Amino acid sequence: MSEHENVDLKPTPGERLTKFFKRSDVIQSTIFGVIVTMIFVILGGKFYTKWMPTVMSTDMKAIERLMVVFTWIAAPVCGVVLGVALYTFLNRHSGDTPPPDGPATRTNGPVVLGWSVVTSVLALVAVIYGITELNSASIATAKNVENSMVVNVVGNQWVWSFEYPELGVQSHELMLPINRPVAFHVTSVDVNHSFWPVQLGVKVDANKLAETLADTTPTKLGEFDVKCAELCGLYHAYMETTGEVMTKADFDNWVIAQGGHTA
Ligand SMILES: [Cu+2]
Repeated sequence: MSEHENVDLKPTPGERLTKFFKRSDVIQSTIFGVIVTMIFVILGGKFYTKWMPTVMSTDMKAIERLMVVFTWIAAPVCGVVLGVALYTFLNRHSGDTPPPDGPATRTNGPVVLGWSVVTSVLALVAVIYGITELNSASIATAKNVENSMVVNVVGNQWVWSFEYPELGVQSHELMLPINRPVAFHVTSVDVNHSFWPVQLGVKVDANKLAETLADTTPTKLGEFDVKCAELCGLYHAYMETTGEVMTKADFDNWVIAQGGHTA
């Protein structure tokens, strides 16, 4: 076999990949990308949760976990995009004469394959995780039906009303005892609203002539916000009130003060 026969051999995908990752622009972009990814992983795990509303229920805890995991999944994608953007920005051309065009790139098999596989895996993880979370929320709802306290929530331009059928109480503030599952039966007397007790991690439509169900278990004492999350007219932004998670004793006292009877 003479030597020059080997000259025309195409590089293998492995050789092309090695060559690709030896290019100085690729190395710099990768370093930027890894730094950006690490920043978002740390932000997601340590700081985002601090900037989110206080966790006051089982559902809010699950939402917080979901936000952290999804931030981690998104971090490497963000790393690739911002890594390339940073490299490009730092190596931008200055001066009057634009540089000549580089050779046309048709395709790059290893990059296309790698990118497709990685994004598919990330998307699959997100879908499976999301479905598992939804399913566990439904299982929890089914389990809570037996011993939960029912609260009928009514949206009305532009106030929320809360009725506790078992206790004979009606209120414009949402008082709840700690550690007891609560089932919200949500409806509206006029337009579509959306019942949103923020720190409880619940957000559900309030529609006329229909009842939507949501449930959670409050796990932390203190006040929380109740808002409307559906544009429902002129004073939509003011359709808010407060709620409070109380000890059982405080809740019973409140019920009696409202003229109700404790269960
Ligand atoms: Cu509303």
